[in-house]
Order: sequence, then structure tokens, then C-alpha cells
Amino acid sequence: MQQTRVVIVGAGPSGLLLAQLLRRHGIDSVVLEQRTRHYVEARIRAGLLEQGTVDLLREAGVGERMAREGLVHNGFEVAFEGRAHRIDLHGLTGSQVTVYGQTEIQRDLDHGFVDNGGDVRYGVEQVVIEGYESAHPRVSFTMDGVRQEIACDFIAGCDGFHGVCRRSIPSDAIRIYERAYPFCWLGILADVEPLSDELIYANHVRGFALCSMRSRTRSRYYIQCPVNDTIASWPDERFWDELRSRLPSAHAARLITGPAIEKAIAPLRSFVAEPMRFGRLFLVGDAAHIVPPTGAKGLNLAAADVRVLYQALVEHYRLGSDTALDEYSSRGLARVWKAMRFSGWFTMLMHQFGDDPFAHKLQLAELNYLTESPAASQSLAENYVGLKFDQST
Ligand code: FAS
Ligand code: PHB
Repeated sequence: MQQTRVVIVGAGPSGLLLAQLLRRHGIDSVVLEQRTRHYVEARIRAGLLEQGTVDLLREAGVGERMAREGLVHNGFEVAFEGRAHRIDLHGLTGSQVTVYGQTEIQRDLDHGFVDNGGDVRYGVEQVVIEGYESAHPRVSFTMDGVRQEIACDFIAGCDGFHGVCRRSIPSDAIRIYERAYPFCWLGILADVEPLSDELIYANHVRGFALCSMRSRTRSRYYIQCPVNDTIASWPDERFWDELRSRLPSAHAARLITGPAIEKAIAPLRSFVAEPMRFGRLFLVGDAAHIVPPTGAKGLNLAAADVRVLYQALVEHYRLGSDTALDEYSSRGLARVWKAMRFSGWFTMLMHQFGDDPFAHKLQLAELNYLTESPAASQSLAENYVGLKFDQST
């Protein structure tokens, strides 16, 4: 039977970042991924990184291209009632955020780990985890029609919301907290110059809109759409017209449009699984929690989980101490729930929940308060850039 220290299920950002960090500390792992390398790299997802995530990618030795190509942002705009107000992130917190697409992070991790001898098995099927409540867990899987099994010390469930690891936990051993939002985000990628140098979050009676980017020549835009909406009902021109209608007129007039190179509709949900640890199995990233993307927390929470888990595993192997492993779940959940609170608050503030004039007036009152009160702006800013580790755990 094959043997390794840590079996990591999932080769997304959580799985590969964990594998890369462990290897830099001499801890071997095997990563099992159901899809192909190209499929995982091609997924268009997150775009905004907290400083903690940037630091961790650098610590993993995969931050060089991000340092060259990432766009460092010191603020963003909130648009409502035909005007825009800038939230001065750096002035309010001394911190910044970086725009660098998850696709690029995946490529950097693939190059750093996979292209340098990292053991990733792509295209696996029927992954089964066993013995995670014992000191000798095992993971079996089918690859090229052959059933295989790996014995290990620990299993990291980095297999996302739809993965197998969380679903392997008996329902009486896990507590699920979940909220689905009554709308989706329709996202578009286009090789056109972004509308603005910084992100713009727009509250409008027609629905939420977000103007983001991937580079100075590639734009990323989102608009709130109904849950049952389809890509087919959104030809490019309709998307661009709707986006313009939700922005202040001066911004709309500057919008540069072009053909969509990617278009997708994603549901919004809040989801937390408690605890995040089951014996020798640790749930990481989207396998344990999902936040609505309004606060740009999903990928950053995953990175924070990886940081705590890899450091705890190093302490286990180097110092023989399991204190940090024992604290993984409580520390992770403290951070997750604070990000869940912020993401939920920002989602409620910026989106339209049906035709409710009173609710919209309350949103406008809060947005006006936000722009007039330094204390309110600072609270938004410190959550957006990411709570300091000692604040969030
Ligand atoms: P992932 O889901 O990325 O990776 C899990 C991996 O496990 C996948 O490669 C999957 O193929 C594999 N896997 C699953 N089951 C398996 C099995 N049984 N066997 C083997 N492998 C298995 N976050 C933001 O911050 N901002 C955003 O704008 C944003 N937009 C998003 C849009 C969409 C459509 C989605 C789905 C998510 C978005 N997110 C966003 C969140 C996203 O970025 C996640 O936080 C991030 O991908 C988390 O990474 P992982 O935890 O690695 O999970
Ligand atoms: C993105 O660029 O994909 C993005 C940025 C900020 C968000 C959500 C998505 O809050």
C-alpha cells in the first residue's frame, strides 16, 4: 500500500497551496483531483486578495508573478443614488488589497508544485476516505480503471463545496448552517479597459452591480440577476445596457464594452460546517464554508485555513505538539463567522430583495451614514482588507 504523510483531496487553491507549503517544510503529501489540470486552471472565480493571502502565496514561493502583475488597490467606490463615494482602504486601515485572478493563482501553484515534482493525481474517481477517527487513515480511489489505496497520517479535505470529504461525515457528527440568497450573480469577462482604476460596488433599484478587473486590459463585471436566469437570456448588448443602467451616469458614459470571453451565473449562499476537524480529517476552504462573493472573502478564507493547518502540521512533525491541530477548528470558525457576518451584511446592503421601497430606503440611509461617518467607513474598510489574524481567531 502507498504511504504518505498527508493526503489532500482537491487540487484547487486550498489543496495546492497546502501541498506546496508542506513540501517547503519537508512534509510529503499526495493530492487527488477529479478533474484535469487544465479544467481546474480554466475556472474563472475569485479576483481580490487580502494582504494575508498575498503574504502566504509569497511564503509558498509562488508569489513572483503576482508581485509583477497583481494590481495593488488602496480603495474602492460605493455607488448609489447616482453618485459614488470612495472608501479609502489604505487611509482607514494602513492596508491594501491586490487584484489577481484565481486562474493566475492556480497557474502559479500548478507551476510551483506540479511542475516541480509535486505528486498530484488528476482524473481520479470514487475517492473514499476511511479510518480518519483512528491514527491510521486511508484514502482509496480509482485511476485509469485501477483501484488504489494510500495510507497516511492526516487527510485534508480541500475538495470544495461539492466534494466527498464533508459528505463522508455522519450527519449526527456535523452541524450545517446555511442561508441561500434569492438571486444570483451574472459575471462577464471581457478584454476591454476597466471602467475605473479601482472596484465599484453599485446599489441600484434595478439590482446590484460590481465593476472589477483582472488586469489593465481585462475587465470583470457582475450584475445581480434572478435565481432562475440563464446565460441565453443575456446577449452581450443586454448585459452592457443593464450594467450602464445601474451605474452613475458619469461612470456609465465611460464604460468600454466588447465581446464577452466568459459569461457565467453563480448562486449566492452562506454555508458553514461545524466543526472543521474530525479526528485526522481537516476540512479546508470551500469544503467547510461558503460566503457570498460580495465581500471577496471566499478564496481569502480558504488561504487563512491553509495557513493555520500547515503551521499546525509542521508543529506536529517538528515539535511533536498537537496543540495547534486541536485549535484548528475553533480558530477557523471564529474567523469564518466574522467573515460570514461581513459578507452577509455587505450583501444585504448592496442587493435588492424584491420590490420593497422601505428596505431600499433603509439601505440608502445606511449608505449615507457609511459615507458620512469615519467610524462606519473604518469598520467596512477593516473587514474588507481582512481582519488581522489576532482579531479574527
Ligand atoms: P475549490 O472548489 O476551488 O476546489 C476544490 C477542488 O476539489 C476542485 O478542483 C474539485 O474538482 C476537486 N474535487 C471536488 N470533489 C472531489 C473528489 N470527490 N475527488 C477529487 N477531487 C475533488 N471567491 C472570492 O473571493 N471572490 C469571487 O469572486 C468568487 N467567485 C466565485 C465564483 C464561483 C462560480 C465559485 C464556485 C466560487 C467563487 N469564489 C469566489 C469562491 C472561490 O474562489 C473559492 O473560495 C475557492 O475556489 C476555494 O478554493 P478551494 O477551497 O480550493 O475549493
Ligand atoms: C472579482 O474580481 O471577481 C471580484 C472582486 C470583488 C468581489 C467579488 C468578485 O467582491
